[in-house]
Amino acid sequence: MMHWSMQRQSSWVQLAGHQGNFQLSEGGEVLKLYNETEAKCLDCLMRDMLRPFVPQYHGLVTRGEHCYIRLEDLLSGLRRPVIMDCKMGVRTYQEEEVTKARAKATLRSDMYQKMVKIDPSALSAEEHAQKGVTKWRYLQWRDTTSSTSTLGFRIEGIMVGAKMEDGSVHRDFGKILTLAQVTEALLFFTRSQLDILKAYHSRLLALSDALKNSLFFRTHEVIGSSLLFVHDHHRRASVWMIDFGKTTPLPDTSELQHNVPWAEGSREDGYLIGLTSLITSLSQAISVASWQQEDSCGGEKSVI
Ligand code: I3P
Repeated sequence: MMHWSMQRQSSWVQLAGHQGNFQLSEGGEVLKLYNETEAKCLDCLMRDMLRPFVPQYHGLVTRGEHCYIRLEDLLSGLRRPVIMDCKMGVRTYQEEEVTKARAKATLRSDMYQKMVKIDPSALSAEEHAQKGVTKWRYLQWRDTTSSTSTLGFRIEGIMVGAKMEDGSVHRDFGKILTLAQVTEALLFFTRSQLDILKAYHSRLLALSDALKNSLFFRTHEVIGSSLLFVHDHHRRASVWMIDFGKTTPLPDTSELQHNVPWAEGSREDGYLIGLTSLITSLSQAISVASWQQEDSCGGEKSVI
């Protein structure tokens, strides 16, 4: 039982891309390494109308030297879950990352190496000589070479697999740039199952309504947060807002629109641009899956 639970939790973690930040826990909970910004957000979210779209937050716990955030395990009770992580917004860096890069350019060799591996021609002669780039430069490059800048979100990873033990994480979605490519990925992720696609579509429409009325959303800049899509063998499907480590409140009475492009200083995140893209793409996937179903029914009839 414990083994199964460990497998399930590590898959959520793998997708989130921060393996070291999680701890296993029993009783349907995941422990995530404490981050003050995230804990504050979760605290607010438990009193906001977005609560049904966020893993339940059960406060903090200390294990050894570290403090952890206790979160509902979103995969608890699911059979053979399939997971997709979409990072939302038109940028994944905070404005302070830009300021930091300008004031004191700390160079990251790990990020330089990641860029070299994917596209050495993206780096300038100076960057090659320094063998390092600022975090802002790296995150901006990731945003502009993926669908983040244009569609307002990107698929960070999809995990499929008949059993979680041999489940595999597909991370090669960086090349997805167009809505048509997103639709293809959605059909792959759901294996064109209409009821699952429709369940995701309705959940996103409900989320869109809740966001319009959410005080938390109006008053926070949401950066680097993901929508986690989860469905299972029994065709249960849901979407959750996760990862609030870079989501910060706005000063005083300021509010964001979330559906306009970012200009430096505006703090706009483009979250709703991404949500609209996802909803549009899901509608397209539903149409395609319906045609496929009609085709296969037609095929069967002609055989009979
Ligand atoms: C990481 C990704 C994370 C970021 C992390 C990057 O790159 O952009 O979002 O963490 O920065 O290394 P990749 O997508 O290639 O895995 P934050 O969102 O917390 O900034 P880090 O190495 O400073 O943690």
